[in-house]
Amino acid sequence: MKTFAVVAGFAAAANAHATWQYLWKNGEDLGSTCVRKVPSNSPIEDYSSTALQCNVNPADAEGNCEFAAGDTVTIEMHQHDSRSSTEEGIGGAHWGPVLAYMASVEDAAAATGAEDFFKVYQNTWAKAPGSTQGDNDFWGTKDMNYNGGKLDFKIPADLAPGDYLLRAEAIALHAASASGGAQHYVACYQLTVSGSGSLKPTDTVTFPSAYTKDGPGLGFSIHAPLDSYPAPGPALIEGGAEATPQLLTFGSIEGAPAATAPPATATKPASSAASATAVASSAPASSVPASSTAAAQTSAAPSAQTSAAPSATATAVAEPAPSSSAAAPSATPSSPAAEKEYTIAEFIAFLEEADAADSSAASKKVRRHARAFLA
Ligand SMILES: [Cu+2]
Repeated sequence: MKTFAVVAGFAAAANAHATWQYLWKNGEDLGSTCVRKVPSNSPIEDYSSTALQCNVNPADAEGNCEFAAGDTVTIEMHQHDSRSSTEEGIGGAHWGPVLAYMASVEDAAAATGAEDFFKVYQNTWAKAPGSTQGDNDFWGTKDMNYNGGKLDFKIPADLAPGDYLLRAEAIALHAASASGGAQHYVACYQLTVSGSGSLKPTDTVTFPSAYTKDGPGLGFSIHAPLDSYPAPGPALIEGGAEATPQLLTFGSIEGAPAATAPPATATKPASSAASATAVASSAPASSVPASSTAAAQTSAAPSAQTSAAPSATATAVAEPAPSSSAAAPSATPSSPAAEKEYTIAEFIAFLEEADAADSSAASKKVRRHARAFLA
């Protein structure tokens, strides 16, 4: 019993993290055929590491996904290897921007990720009415979470044909401050783009040098009232898609997953964790109008998600509960030093709460410790 509780606690601590796993074309599910699957859902935090290119030890992709210039791409992220549309794509109040870059390459399968990338999509920040803290504002990762892990954008209509790496990135700022602490969640997809366009963007960057830990939008605290937010990385290319984030909770607009599952936290009872293993039968919208700012904004919310509820035939792989309910400590994130002794599971559950509610330096410190412990 104790052993189980500890294992469950470990899984819960990893819940917050996530990987890009799937791709869609014009509403057609291409599965994970062209993603270089990332074995660990841990973030990249080292600004000198080539892991910022396509993550750490990504698997080979099965092949390339074929797109035409102008097609709609949907990137899809999940915390686990299960395609739940009722669990947040990334948990633990990991708010921040979602970005997508492309690199023109000779052969997508042979590309390393060291190539020259241009930015084709960004969904960053918008002020929520009455919000007094950045955490409560609109963010790209909230849109992604509350759209079943999905966000979409268009490949520029005049992009020159050829092979490309598509680099999807979510940046979590919950632990960031002016001196650094952002978490990067990155994966590369292999694309072959057809068309007759001639666009070869020259406004390119390479990774990891495109970012620094205290650079724009990275060395940045969201635990304060915000008036603006500078997007990390280079400017969008002309014809790129700028989406304005618009979701604050599950199910707040049509098409977002139903509010059947709360954000994954350590306080969630075991039963709802098991039922959160759903087979996502939802599909993103296939009819997105031609590229314009308005179109990009609309396309951030796939609107044809017909079934957010767990399928009756879904394999009920019982994901370990985010902590045994009996053992859950009642300590709040602001009072980590309680007198009683905790088990490891209880402690990790506490860290999860701190992760979700994080705003104090003390909780950041303990969470960092937990990450090192888990690695
Ligand atoms: Cu994290």
